[in-house]
Order: sequence, then C-alpha cells, then structure tokens
Amino acid sequence: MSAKISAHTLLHSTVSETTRVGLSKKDIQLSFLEYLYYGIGRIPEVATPSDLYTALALTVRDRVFRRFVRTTGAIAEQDVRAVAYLSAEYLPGPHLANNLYNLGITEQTKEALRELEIDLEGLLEQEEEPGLGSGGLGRLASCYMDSLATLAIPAIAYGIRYEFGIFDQSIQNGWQVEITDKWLRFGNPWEVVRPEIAYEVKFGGRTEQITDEDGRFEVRWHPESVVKGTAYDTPVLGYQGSSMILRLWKAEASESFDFSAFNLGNYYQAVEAKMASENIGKVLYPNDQALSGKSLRLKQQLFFVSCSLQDMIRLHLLQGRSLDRFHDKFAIQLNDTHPSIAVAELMRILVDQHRMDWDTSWYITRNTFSYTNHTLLPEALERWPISLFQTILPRHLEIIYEINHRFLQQVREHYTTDDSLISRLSLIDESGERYIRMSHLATVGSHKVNGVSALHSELLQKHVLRDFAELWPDRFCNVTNGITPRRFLGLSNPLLAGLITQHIGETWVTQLDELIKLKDWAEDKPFQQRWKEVKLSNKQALARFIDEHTGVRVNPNSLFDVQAKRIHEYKRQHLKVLHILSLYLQLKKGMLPELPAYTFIFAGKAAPGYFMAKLIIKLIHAVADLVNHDPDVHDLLKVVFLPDFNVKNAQHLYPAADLSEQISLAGMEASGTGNMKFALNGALTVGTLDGANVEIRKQVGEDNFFLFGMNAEQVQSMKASAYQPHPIYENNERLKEVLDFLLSKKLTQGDSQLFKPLYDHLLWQDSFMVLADFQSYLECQEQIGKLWLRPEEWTRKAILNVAHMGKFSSDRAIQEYCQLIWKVSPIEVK
Ligand code: 26Q
Repeated sequence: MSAKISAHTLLHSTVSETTRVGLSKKDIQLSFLEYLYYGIGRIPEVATPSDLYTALALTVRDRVFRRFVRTTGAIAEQDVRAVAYLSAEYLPGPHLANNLYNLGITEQTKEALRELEIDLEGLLEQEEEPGLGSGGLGRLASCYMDSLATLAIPAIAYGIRYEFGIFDQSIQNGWQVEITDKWLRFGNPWEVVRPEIAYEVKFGGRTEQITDEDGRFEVRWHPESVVKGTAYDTPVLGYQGSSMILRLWKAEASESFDFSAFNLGNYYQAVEAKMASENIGKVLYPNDQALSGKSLRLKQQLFFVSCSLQDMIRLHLLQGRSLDRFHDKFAIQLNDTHPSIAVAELMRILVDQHRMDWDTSWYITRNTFSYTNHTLLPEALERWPISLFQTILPRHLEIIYEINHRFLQQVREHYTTDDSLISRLSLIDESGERYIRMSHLATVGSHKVNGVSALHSELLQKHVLRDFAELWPDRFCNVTNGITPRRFLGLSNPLLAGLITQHIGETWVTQLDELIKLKDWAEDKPFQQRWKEVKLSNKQALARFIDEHTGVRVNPNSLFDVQAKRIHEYKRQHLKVLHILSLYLQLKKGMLPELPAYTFIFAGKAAPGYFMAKLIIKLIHAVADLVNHDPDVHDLLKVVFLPDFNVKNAQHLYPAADLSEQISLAGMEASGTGNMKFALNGALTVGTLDGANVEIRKQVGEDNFFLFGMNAEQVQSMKASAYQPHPIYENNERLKEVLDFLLSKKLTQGDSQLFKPLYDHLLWQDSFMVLADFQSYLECQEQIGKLWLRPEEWTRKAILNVAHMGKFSSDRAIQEYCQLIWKVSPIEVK
C-alpha cells in the first residue's frame, strides 16, 4: 500500500518534469530518438518512414498515457457512475495528428523533427487509420468518445478489434473494386494488449433444465464451442485534459477448449476450432442500412457484448460492490441494435451465473441500458431468424422468450387485449418465418430510447416504434447528433480555425456556442476578404490532392460542390448526377450564358453487394469522362470522384467545400453528420427537410440555407397515393432529355444497356422519389448559381452559417445524454 502511494507521488512530482513525458521541443526530440534507437533498434540513417512514424507515435503515446493514468486515478477515487458505450463500429481517424492537437504540442513537435531533418507532414501520411466502421454511426461513436474525454465524463467504449476493417476502395474502369484493409500490417503503436483481461464466450450446444438439492430451478448451458476475447486498449485523449479508453476485443481460441480437443488426440479438429474462433473477429461487415443476416455477424455481436459485460462486472466486483447496485455504477448505451443482445446476456449472467431472481435481474437490466436508434429504413431494422438463434445462442433464445412472455402478459393485464397490437409489440415476428426483432428487445430492455435528430425522433415515435411510444411515452426522447469541433475544425482546417480564434478568441474549441460572436464580423469587408482567402487556400490544397489521386485538374476558383457520404439510393447521389447532366446538355446547346464554373466532387463507398449503388459510382465516372474531356465545356464543369472516402480524406474535403449536398429523400436520413461538418467549415447547404438538416436550417436561418423538395409528410402522402414517376418524366422536357441521355451512346461508349437498370428503376419505381424532387432541385440550383456570382453575399452567408453551428458540437450532445439518459457527471481531474 505505502509502496503504491510513493510510486504515485514519485511519478507525479518528478517524472512530470522529465524527458519521458515532457512537452518541450527538447523533451520530445530526446524521447523520439530514444524510441528510435532503443524502442525500435534503428539509427536515423537507415530508419524507414514507418520506423520514424512508430517512434513518434510511441513518444506521443507516453504523453497521452500520462493523462490516462491521471484520469483513471481520479475515477477510482471519486466513486462515480461511468458510461459504457457499446458499439459494433468505431471510426477514430488517424490518431497522431489528433493527439498532438489535443496535447497542444503540434508546433514543438514539428520543430523538434525539423531539426532532425524530418518532415512531420510526411510522418502523418504514414498512419493507417482504423477503419472499424462503415459510416456515420461509427464516426459518431468516436466523436462521442472525444467529447466524453474532453468533458471528463468517466467512460469506456467497447467494440471489436476487427483484423480487417472497412475495405479500401479503388476504382478500375469506373467501377468500385474492394481491397482488404490490412490496417495492422505494420503494427499499431496506439494500442496496448492486456493479456490478463480476457473472457470466454460460449456458443451453440444445448441447455438443460435441472432442479438442485434445494429445489431450486436452474438452467445449465452445454455449449458447443468457446471463444476467448482479449482486451486491446487505445487511449482516447480529450482536449487539453483527461483521457478515456477504447477497449476492443480480439477473438482468439480458448485454451480450455483447445486442450480438450488435443487430449482427445484430435489435432486437426483442434486447429480447425482455433481457426473458427479467430474468424469471429476477422472482418467488419461493410453493409450499412441493410441486413446481411450472416451468422458470423450474430456471433460477433454476442462476442463483444459478452466480453464487455463480463469486464464491467469484474470491475464492479473488484471494488467490493454488490451486483444489485450494478446500474448505479454503469450506464450502458446501445449504439443501435447491433449490441442489443446485451439485454439477454446480462439477464443470463445475473440469473444463471449469479443466481439472482428474475425480477431483480430485470430491474437492474432495464435501469442499466438505454438504446439509440439510427435508422428509419425498414430494411435496416435488425431481425434474426429464430432458427439461427436456436443454433448459435440457444440459451439467449430461451431468455428472450421469457422476457417476451412476461412483457406480453403485463401488456395483456394492464394495457390491451387487442391481439393485433399485442403481436405488433411482440419481440417475435410471427407473420411468416419467425424472427427476433432486435429493436423491440432493445426498447423493452432499456429505460430510455432516443432518436438522433428532432425529425427522426418524431418519426420514430410516429412510425417505427409507435406502439411502444404509445405504451411508454416517457421512455422516448431525442438527442440531436453532434460532431467534435477539435478534429473537424481545429485540426482539419487550421487556417479557418486560426482566423476565427484571431477574432473571437479560442474558447470555441470547447464551447462551440461562442462562434455566435462571428455574427458581428459577417458584414465586415476585410474579414470577408480574409475568409475568402482562407477558403481559396483550402481549395487550392484540395485541388492538388485531387490531381495527385485522380489526375483531374480542377479550377480552385470554381464552385466546389461536394457530396461525400456512403453511396445509397436514399441519399440520392443520382439526383446530383441528373443535375450535372442537365447543365451539360444546356451548355451543349449554348443555353447557359451566366453559368458559374463548377467542380462537382463525389466521395463514398458502396456496400460490396449493392448493385445499384455500384452502378451509380460507374455512372459518376462515365459522366466525368464525358464532361471533363468535352472541349465545348471550356472547363466550366468538372466532375471528380475521389476514391476511398475515410476520415483522413474527409478532412481534406470539408474545409474546401463551398456547397454541401444533403439531398436525401425527406424522412430517410436519421440525422446526417457530414451536413454538420461541411457547415462548420463554411459551406452553404443545399438540402431537403431531412434529419438534422431541419435543425441546421433553423439555426442558420432560412435565408442562409438552400431548401428544396418535398417534406416528410408530403413524401408519406405521395407514397400513400401510389406514386408514379413515369408521368413526371413525360411532362418535364428537361427531365426527359436528361433521363434518356442515360441510355445514349455518348455516355455509355456503345453499351447502351449499361445504365438501363438505373433508368428503368427511376422510371417505373423510383423508390426514393428522385423524379418527384427533380424540378425543385433544379430551380434551387439555379438560385445557388446566381448567388455564387455575388461572392460578397455568398461569403456573408457562409460566415453566418459557421456562427450558428454551436448547437452541433458533440459536447452539447454528450451533455444531453448525461443529463437526460445516463445521469452521470464529470470527474475532477487535477
Ligand atoms: C446491420 C445488420 C447487418 C449488417 C449491417 C448492419 C448495419 C451496419 C451499419 C446497419 C446499419 C449500419 C450503420 C448505420 C448508420 O451509419 N447510420 C447513420 O447513423 C448516423 C449517426 O446517427 C446518422 O447521422 C445517419 O443519418 C445514419 O444513416
């Protein structure tokens, strides 16, 4: 005990001033060299760029860990409730630059390296970002960890250490080609393995009901296989302060399981079982918004959820606490339904393993969990066939049946006898093949359920979870998404961040509402001038980046019109393409005298099995080929598809955009967060009344937002009255011309059938009502073109947009979660 205290005192009184964790240029330089020589065993003369990067990463990691250790100490002392964020996806982005930024040592580090004739920028380029997510949901989880750390809210994020993250996208002949993401190839200096923190997770087999000598009923599960999960920790550093942890589970073969097979003398069977175990953590399923129904995905879900719950229970018991106060110490957030099997798993642990009675266990469970829904698309609502569950998770299936039985019994006793309502509420869908409805499990097992924007939360309660919202109105709430201003302004747009700080100070970094002070500068000519210079300079940088990666030369003075997000029909990248083609066709006819010069930039990945999304990528490339090389266009239009959209590439895009495309069909995009990132960097938005666009428009003012298209209600009623796209096509000359052009030889280089599936779909189904919104979009774009020709006005609006973005900080969102849902407060870190 006394040794412990003196070690702590020793560290904090002396080491803080030493080279090991010092923040001066000299300390950083020495640490870096020590790592290079003695950590990696290299001399600078033969060190590879990867060696240099690793030495710097380790140097920085020490300084991050210093804060992490301090934070952990404070959490242990203060006996507070902690947040456990359960998410199947994270997209932290590159760590090095972000940690330098949050430590406030970017400049000294650059200088320290420069003296050694090493370029920091070059080292930053070496980093392979962890692509452990597919899109918005994964990035949101990482923004929230950034805010939790910055706000010093005790938190731990749990997930899966996929060996292969989201595929790298390359483009061949205009088509998307997927390449496995080998992000661990050169090691990962940011993580620390904790071999002693490991748990077993059971799968398959059968259950047995027995009554023990005391007459107590119990269930024993005889699994078919066991997998071990080992913890890998990555510190998540907040801005100038504390640090929390991202704990990812790596799937490995369990030794106990190995041994039994070896002892039976069946060597090959044992090796096969080992490989099967490791398979669980191999790959992230790159689908977003669609079910793949793969049994491996279900195994992944139980795997990480079970390890995480066992870990929390270990931590809880370690502190000498009783399990019936578990919910006082942990608030567990379910990031969509992907981890919702946790509801059944916690019940299993409490009832089967800790022999707690059902009602107490259920009370603890419901008070522990809360659930965030991220989707309104019916095909993205997770359901699993009972048959699959029975095979993989037989005990969990029984528990879910029991939860359902008790729930429906209560409903019948106290609420309704309407059988159709009861079958709609049931956790089991029995309308055809029987399925478990994971959103129902998550809702029943949580004390709060939230949507991610005002509109989404409203629609959730009106449609997707309506019966539950009527049954338990108080359980439902909204927390509008947010983004971290550190990564998405401070770090990625240093010029704009600098200009803002120069005029309103730097408090905006942690209090984004402060941006409102920019309002006073919106009309100031010299300020506008500086603002324009910053944007131009960011656009020049992006132009170089585009040239390097695609070979397309773009004009930095043109309007940069950007749509960057997953490729999906509901997000309507093809609506943007139709607009580009209509401009092109007008231009060919010499009909656009006052056309601004445009650069249209697309970026995003398509799910590998999503044919239509991949065809849209091909279409963008076909349009680019045609438009970029047509001499009649006189460089007035350029179309670019920037491959491999990820956090790193995104950071080049947001600062350089003039116009942000947020054009999903109203009622489809739960929130969107790219919309916030663009607006925070001074882009104007063209968008529908969908997701968080509604709130962005409200904040920045109607005059500073380009609105078009139907609202969610109009969409609903048009769908109800049997929407028909074909008459719209027949009655709109420009639309007809543009759509027919999809089949023209000029676009398809001979294969006129190439885009026929897209053409047919738009004409005869048009599930996302591209045709219905086309005219309104075109007219809106005409207004945009006109405004662009009045640069002062444009800049004024851009400044006002940034001034009103305070609400969309993830700090605000996290504070709402803390007050409304988790009931947790910050710790004091000295
Ligand atoms: C489910 C089952 C099987 C396979 C895959 C999936 C799956 C995986 C990922 C389903 C959905 C996702 C991802 C969804 C997602 O990213 N949703 C986005 O979440 C953002 C953060 O709240 C919102 O801003 C976006 O509007 C929403 O689309």
